[in-house]
Amino acid sequence: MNNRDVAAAFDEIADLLEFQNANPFRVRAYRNAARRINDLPESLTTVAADPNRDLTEIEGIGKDLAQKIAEFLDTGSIAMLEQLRDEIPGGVLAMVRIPGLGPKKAAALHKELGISSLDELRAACEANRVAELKGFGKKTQDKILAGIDLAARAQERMYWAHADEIVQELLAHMRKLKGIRQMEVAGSYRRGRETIGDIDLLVDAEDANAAMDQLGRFEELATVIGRGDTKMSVRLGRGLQIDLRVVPSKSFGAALQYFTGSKDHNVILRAMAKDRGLLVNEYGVFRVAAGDSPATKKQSTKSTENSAKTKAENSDVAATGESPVATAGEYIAGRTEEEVYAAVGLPWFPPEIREARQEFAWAEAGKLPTLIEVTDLVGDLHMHTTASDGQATLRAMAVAAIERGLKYIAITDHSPRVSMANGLNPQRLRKQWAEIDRLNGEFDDFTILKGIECDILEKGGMDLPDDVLAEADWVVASVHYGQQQSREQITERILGALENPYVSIIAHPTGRLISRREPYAVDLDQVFAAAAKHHKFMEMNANPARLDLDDVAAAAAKQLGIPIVISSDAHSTGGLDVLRYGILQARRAGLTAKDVANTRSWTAIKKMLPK
Ligand code: DGT
Ligand code: CA
Ligand code: CA
Ligand code: ZN
Repeated sequence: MNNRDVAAAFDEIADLLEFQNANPFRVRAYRNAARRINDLPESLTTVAADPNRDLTEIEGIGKDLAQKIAEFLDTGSIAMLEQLRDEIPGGVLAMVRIPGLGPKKAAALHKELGISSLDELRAACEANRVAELKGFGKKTQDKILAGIDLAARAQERMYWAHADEIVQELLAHMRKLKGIRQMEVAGSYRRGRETIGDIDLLVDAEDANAAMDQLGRFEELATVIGRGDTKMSVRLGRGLQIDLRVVPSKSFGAALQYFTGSKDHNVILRAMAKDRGLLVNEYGVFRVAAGDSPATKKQSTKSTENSAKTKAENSDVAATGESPVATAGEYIAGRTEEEVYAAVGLPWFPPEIREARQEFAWAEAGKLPTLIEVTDLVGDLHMHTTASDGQATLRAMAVAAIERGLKYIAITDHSPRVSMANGLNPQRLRKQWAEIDRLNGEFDDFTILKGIECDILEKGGMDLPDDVLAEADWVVASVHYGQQQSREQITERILGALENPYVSIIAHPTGRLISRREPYAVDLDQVFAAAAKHHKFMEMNANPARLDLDDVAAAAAKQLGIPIVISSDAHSTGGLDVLRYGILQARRAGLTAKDVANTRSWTAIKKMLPK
């Protein structure tokens, strides 16, 4: 049981209460608690187990919530949540998660049309029955239909950050077993994809049965989907599936390479191997037995892609078998990934770039980028404090940043338009800046920059006057309202911000929330062109739900020479730790330390700002 599980339970309670039209303050209490718990730097289990401490020490956790946490930690469930679940059909709640479908509309659909699952909802939309309902209409129906797919996908894939928590627990659990020589999580997790479909665990161990038994003991609520001699699949109570494969040392590198993927990367690798008379599969690299005439080899060059695909599919069939079958030739490599790639005349590729994008071209040119690492970051240029909607004071944020080895931070609270977040007017902002001046006097070798996250207004233009923005060290411009505007409108607004001489950067440029909210219709090509022209920066927001820019867009920005800033957008001290998720995404974009501005000193960044 970890913090995220407790937070998820509280979020679900909030959803269910909201659905029942419960007191909004009560709903908010559960939501806030969920968010606080998610951001908490220490485990609730640890706090609960300490006789000298009390869960109510945690901000936002009163007596009642503390009791519920204790109940959850003790029994694995909360009676009140179970009761709520009984009262409200599961499918109805799934409907609430669809963008644009609040509790009221979901309740109406349930009451009027008897809908209680996403499938039934889809059918009703397709039969045009939703459009005819009072308060809905054709437009809403279309939106719901689009939203169903999004909601369905969200249930299937997990944020990398969440999967990582489970992976760390899993590895710790597996390490308790003696006789594991090597162990690695492969697949999309290792490639650092923003969402993870399932976990591919690879183990090099003497005793495959012992390893599978140990996996079987990982979680009480797990169900075993299948088990063979060397492979096993389980589905965790938390929804995630784990595929375990046990392989011999001789094949560990080959299996790691194979199961890390991506599939498309592997297809190209195998085609290249084939041209050299080699066969690469999950057991190793093999020299193809003589008799495979050079004539067939020649022929195959033309249709490399296709024949490689066929081979890939064939070897997948082999992979589902239990013993090394595809050993049609002499084994020449397989212990390490380096060895596998070297056998095909290739360098080792960092997993994040194995997506069949540019990596093979880079390798051929001898120009694999040295990807950025989290330790390269020396500053963080987007965060909030208690002055707007953050949970920690200015001083606490500074101290937390220093503890994490950063040399500078920009405090970028919200502007007045974001009234819900208590956005700062010029007067409050200047007061904060005076406090920053005072605080900077206290620190050696650390600088707090005077910043602002200034909203780009719906009608265009910035939410604060130019004379105020001119006084800031760093101006983050972002869109929070009017996200439904047309492509022209929303692009025009952002272009306007880029033309403002005091704007430094566009935050979360597409506004997407992974699996939850589509990006706004912004034309990024135009935005990038303007950013390059006006010497502006682009943010890669490191929040695991945002990761915005994404990998593909960030690579495009790099092409144009636009400096990228990886930012935490922290709303608490713990929020500063998300930078590493941004780093993963940046690596997937092929970014080096040079491409990312906050690997440099503040003095260096200042010189890059528009004059
Ligand atoms: P996911 O789990 O959907 O987030 O994505 P992956 O990339 O982890 O995919 P997964 O778990 O289906 O398989 C892990 C790796 O194993 C994949 O990246 C490459 C390899 N693999 C799996 N299925 C196939 C296949 O049908 N053909 C080939 N060539 N490779 C496969
Ligand atoms: Ca996977
Ligand atoms: Ca898998
Ligand atoms: Zn922000």
